[in-house]
Amino acid sequence: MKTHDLVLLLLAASFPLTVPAAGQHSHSHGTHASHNHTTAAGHASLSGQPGDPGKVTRTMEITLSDDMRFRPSNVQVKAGETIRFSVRNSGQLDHEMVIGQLDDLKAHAVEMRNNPGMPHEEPNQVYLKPGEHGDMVWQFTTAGTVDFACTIPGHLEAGMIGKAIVR
Ligand SMILES: [Cu+2]
Repeated sequence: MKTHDLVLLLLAASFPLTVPAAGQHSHSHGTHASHNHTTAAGHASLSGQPGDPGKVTRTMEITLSDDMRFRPSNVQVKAGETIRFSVRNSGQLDHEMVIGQLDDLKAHAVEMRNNPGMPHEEPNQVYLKPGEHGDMVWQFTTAGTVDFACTIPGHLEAGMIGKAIVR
């Protein structure tokens, strides 16, 4: 009962984040740094780049939990926006949020499984112990879909995946 109410509350709280600003239209900025992280599969991943904390346009709160879910698991952003993800681990297990394209995230998950002690500090990820909170600033450069996932062994596989729709 209580958890259900809480979930509804969280859902309701996430709505304002998805409402586009009225009348605003982001036209192409002439300043697209072209970042072509070409993967083994040969496609360029269009996930954007680490953002400048001084240029954050919005903050989004994301909660990671032991039911292997991100809340919210779908967010909407505009191309060019710099988002501060304010990420909280509400569970009893370690979790993380890694931004990228799903293929890359899956590859990362395999690496994690094969190298349990591997160093873990990249600008596209935030790793959180139970109860911890951390920030990640990311600039979404190109329209499309950007995935995020928890690549701790078993978590992505259990559905701990989300996506950002970039318009
Ligand atoms: Cu996790």
